[in-house]
Amino acid sequence: MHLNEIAKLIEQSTTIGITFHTSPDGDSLGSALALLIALKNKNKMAYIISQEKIPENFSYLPFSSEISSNLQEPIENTELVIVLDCGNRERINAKLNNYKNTLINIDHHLSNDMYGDFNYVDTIAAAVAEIVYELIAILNMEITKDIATCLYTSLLTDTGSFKYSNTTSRTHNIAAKLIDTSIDFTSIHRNIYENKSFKFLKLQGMVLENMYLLLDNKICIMEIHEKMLKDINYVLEDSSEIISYGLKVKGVEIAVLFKEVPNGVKISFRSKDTADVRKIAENFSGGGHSKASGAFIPNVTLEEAKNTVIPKLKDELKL
Ligand SMILES: [Mn+2]
Repeated sequence: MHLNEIAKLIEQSTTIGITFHTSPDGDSLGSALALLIALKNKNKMAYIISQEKIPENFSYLPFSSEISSNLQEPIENTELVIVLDCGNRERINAKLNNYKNTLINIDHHLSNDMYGDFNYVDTIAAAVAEIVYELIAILNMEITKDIATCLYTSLLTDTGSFKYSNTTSRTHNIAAKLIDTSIDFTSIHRNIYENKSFKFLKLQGMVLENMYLLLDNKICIMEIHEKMLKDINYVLEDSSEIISYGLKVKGVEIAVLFKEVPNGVKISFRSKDTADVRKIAENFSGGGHSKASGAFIPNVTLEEAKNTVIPKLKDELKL
């Protein structure tokens, strides 16, 4: 499927729903709002479908109030639902059981199930924002300052401020174009990276205090127990920053974060160089990228989850 054909479908439709993966991150939110604004500017009846509200720290994004969880399924007469940044049907942040019209899947994850009626998966794109940028260009719509603020947020968050290996010259070229609209990139950066709650830093302290190394010091294990969160009366929305500390350790190749949740254990994986953590996550019906992935094991304790996961890590590192 070429992006031109998706643009054509958009041109031919009036009522268009936009959604993304559950626990939406900066790329999902930024890409969705950028596309929303562009379609509104094109006089489309465009709206966001989401079962979750936008996380507080992304409330600076233009039109952020449209990610409200008010609309959890497509409204009547919706002709297109566009799913952004989501590798499989189960993770879609919308109830689609009663939806019969066209579903478009636009993504950059290597493990994408091609669940749409039309699929556009560009695994070279560092963020879905790169694809949305191109799509907006094909639709002949201007990249306004609002759109640029959203897309820049996506690029920044999915590349770890342009430092992960997924960053390409295209990423930088698009970022340059976005900066040309005179966005306030310093304040975007501050909103994302220097806007942590005191409790979040306290939690980080607890996790760092208890982390340990395994398998020749190549693996860093981190744990978040329900009790830790309860003790400081805190709800953790995004643990990606915490796990990144595991990779800062000299010699560590894989960082793994186990998080206790009421019905099981969530596991996040990060890899520094060659290890493919997507393969590891896939053992547990998870997915993601080769350097960042996640999985969920239902109905186990944290100890049991570790006992199942650690042997797979050993295999991946060929130890
Ligand atoms: Mn993404």
